[in-house]
Amino acid sequence: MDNQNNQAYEKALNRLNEIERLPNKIDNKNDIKDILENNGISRRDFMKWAAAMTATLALPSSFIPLTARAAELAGRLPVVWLHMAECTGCSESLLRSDAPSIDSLIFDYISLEYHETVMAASGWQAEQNAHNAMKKYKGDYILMVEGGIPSGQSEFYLTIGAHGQTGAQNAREAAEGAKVIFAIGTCSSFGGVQAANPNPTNAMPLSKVTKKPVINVPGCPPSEKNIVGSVLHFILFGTRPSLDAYNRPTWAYGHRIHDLCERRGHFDAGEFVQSFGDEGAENGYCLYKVGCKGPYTFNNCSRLGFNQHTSWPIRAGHGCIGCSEPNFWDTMSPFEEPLANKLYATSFNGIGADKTADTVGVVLLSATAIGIAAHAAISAVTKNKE
Ligand code: FSX
Ligand code: SF4
Ligand code: F3S
Repeated sequence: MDNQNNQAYEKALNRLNEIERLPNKIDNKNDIKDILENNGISRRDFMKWAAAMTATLALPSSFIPLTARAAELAGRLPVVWLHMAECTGCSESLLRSDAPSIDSLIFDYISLEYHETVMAASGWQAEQNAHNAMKKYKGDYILMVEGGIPSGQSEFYLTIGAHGQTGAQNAREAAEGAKVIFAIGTCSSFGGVQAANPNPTNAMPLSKVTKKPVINVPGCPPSEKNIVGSVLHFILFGTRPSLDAYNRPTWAYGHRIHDLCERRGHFDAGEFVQSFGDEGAENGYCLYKVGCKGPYTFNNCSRLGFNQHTSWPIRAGHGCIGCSEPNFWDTMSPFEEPLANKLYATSFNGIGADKTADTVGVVLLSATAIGIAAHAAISAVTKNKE
């Protein structure tokens, strides 16, 4: 391990020891070992999962035992999860698998003090639970918020519960006592579909509703790995991860979909699906010309997939729609057309509006060809040096 990793390792180890030493304030009767065992998951499987999660978090393999321990300690941290204006797809992304994944089991194990979709309580009792949890764990709880938030004059479009509180009020109140705040999903991170033009409810991202710092975990929905990874990263380090310009953790959103896409070879070779269902589609060609926004989208779907690695949008045959980018409903649509068509139609004031991805494809391909040539040259130089 280099010096930097050594320091991070020591820091994480001390923090985990500290969490373990502190009296457990949580009344969590679940035991992760039992949960895993009851679901037929062996210790070996769990350690394999910890290894994969460690790599996902861009940590060296020496952290694997720490990641496993962080998962075991996840039940000691209270989580308050609020729903704003959204489709609940973000929760579903974690909870709806026919065979529960280790990620969803960890999520079960986390002490969800309040989560409208999964808690047993309803009505007054549910509201009371939320208030009790925020009071009891003030300054300690992890806040996760799903959904865009109608704001200003339009706050009342999202009115929740018996006291006529607006979503914005609830979010602000919950943010006050939170230790760390995650905006889960594109709606909460950037406004999402609610904020799409003409944004009738004046929906805002969480970061515009609270003054406290917010870590964005976008995607419509985000993958289960990015949600659980965010919690584990916080347990391991207790600090904000390195973030990009849109406050997204770089361990998850540091690469473009296009960089690691399984169809990338076809893009480089100029082999494109021209229309859905054609021979190119059967051969798994690149989806750029039928609208893929993978070249403009930062997320780790092409590396990790969804539903326990079984599939992801591009493997399923549709281009990436850019769902983890700000304002993607407006900026990336129409979803089945290449963005280049829209750029030509709008950027040059109509000049070149007749240009399509066919022309643009040539430009892209020339750029790619130059890239490949440069790469070959660099490789040759490196080889000669060896
Ligand atoms: Fe939004 Fe999440 Fe898309 Fe849906 O709630 S990010 S509409 S998948 O569910 O907030
Ligand atoms: Fe993959 Fe889309 Fe890039 Fe083609 S354009 S290689 S389908 S990400
Ligand atoms: Fe979204 Fe594109 Fe991934 S549409 S789920 S960022 S492949």
